[in-house]
Amino acid sequence: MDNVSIDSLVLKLHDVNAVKFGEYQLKSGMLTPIYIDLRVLVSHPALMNQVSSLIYQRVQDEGLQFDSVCGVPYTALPLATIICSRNELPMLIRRKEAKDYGTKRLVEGSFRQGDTCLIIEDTVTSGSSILETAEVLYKEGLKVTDAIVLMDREQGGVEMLASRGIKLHPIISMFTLLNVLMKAERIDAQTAQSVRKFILDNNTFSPKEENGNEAPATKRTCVELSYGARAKLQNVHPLTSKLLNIMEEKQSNLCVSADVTSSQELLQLAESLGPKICMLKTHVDILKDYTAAFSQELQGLAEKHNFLIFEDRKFADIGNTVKHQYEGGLYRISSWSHIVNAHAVPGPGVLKGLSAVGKPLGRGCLLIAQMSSQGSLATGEYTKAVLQMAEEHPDFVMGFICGSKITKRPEFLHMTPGVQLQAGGDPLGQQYSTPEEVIYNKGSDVIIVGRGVLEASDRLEAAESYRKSGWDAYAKRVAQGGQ
Ligand code: 5BU
Repeated sequence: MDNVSIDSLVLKLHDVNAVKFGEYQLKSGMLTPIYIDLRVLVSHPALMNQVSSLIYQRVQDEGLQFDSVCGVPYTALPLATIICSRNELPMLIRRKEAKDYGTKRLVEGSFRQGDTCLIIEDTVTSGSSILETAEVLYKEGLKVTDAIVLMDREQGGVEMLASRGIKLHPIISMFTLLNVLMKAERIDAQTAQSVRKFILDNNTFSPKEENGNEAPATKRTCVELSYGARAKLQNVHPLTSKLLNIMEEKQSNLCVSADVTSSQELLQLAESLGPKICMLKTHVDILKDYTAAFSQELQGLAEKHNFLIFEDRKFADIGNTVKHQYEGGLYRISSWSHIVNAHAVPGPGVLKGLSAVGKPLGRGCLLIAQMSSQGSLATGEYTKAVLQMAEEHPDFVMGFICGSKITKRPEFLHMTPGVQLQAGGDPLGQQYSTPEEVIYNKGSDVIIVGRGVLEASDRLEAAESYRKSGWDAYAKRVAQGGQ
């Protein structure tokens, strides 16, 4: 689905007051700074058609298989009707009148036992309305595997429904909506930020323990999706999706930091460690013999062994300068490095400059939210401001360099340097944590290891030890996190 149609739809929804900012009460009693009221759609037939087309396009994009379609009453009912009528799909109607359960059919329409029904909904907060409809369908002997929602408030509905075996496919999610409205100057950055904060602070999903009790808070706040599941999220940067798929496929969350000074040695490293890693990090300016041919060979090895290249350039200047530094000079970094990183210190201009070069090439950027070195100033409020900057530029920022997970949003990656099998440090202020600490306790996604591998007598064997301990820590985290 292209962004243009999503953006134009968001603006039209705002035009017709289907998206409102202020203080509103949700069905659950919760007060919210943003209200989505899609009931008004029926008064705007062109918009109804546009929404229905987008929903049906999604059905096709996902290749969903089903025997009939059921809209959650009432708002989604006319949407389901248009979709079914236009595409000649059988529809079912779920009755809502609870009092008549004993006497009336709960589901109208023809179906066979074991048929699969696709649910369509207008807005999801917790997912309970979809579940309620699914439960009525289950009682009639129907199956529900997928549901499509126009607007996902991103407050735990996807996770809750996944825990009950239903895959939810959102067309528009809250963070996308905020970014589109902000870009179009319909809302200011402060409003967007207060809504984001509300959404993150008010996740409704509490996975149940096996004994039926609520999971402890640590688990509740951190519902774990696998790397593979995150790769498929709607909002995820294409390169993030690629990296997450590589990680899943190679069972590796290891990025080796190839801090060597000869191109030949670097290429040898890439060739021998390639199968073990998801990403290779470079400091191209420490090479004594850089040539354009070297960067071409490196790209070839990245393709051959299926890893991404991350030039740890740490851009930190005004937009106009970083643009030149990224694109030009001796190294022409943007031409070969999939990912670069940047300090947030200059403000959003640094991202504007970098993305002007990188976005057309499909590149991505990590923001440095924390550093592994002793006494780093990138802490507290600074780290929070970095997160906010990332949230405002999800089309270029893939995630963070950080010591621990700084956001629950699964589309952002957390990558952590300062990793060795034994905790400790070096004489110049580097501080090390173990892969287990970084991935399992701190919730990061990728371990970045330099000397832990480079100084080992057998680099391949060392890389395998890091790959295994990083992967084991991830597997343990996901196993305990509910998904
Ligand atoms: P080491 O040999 O594993 O200590 O190397 C760590 C690498 O990660 C090295 O290239 C650093 O430049 C890089 N790094 C880091 O150590 N800490 C940070 O906060 C950032 C990058 Br950002």
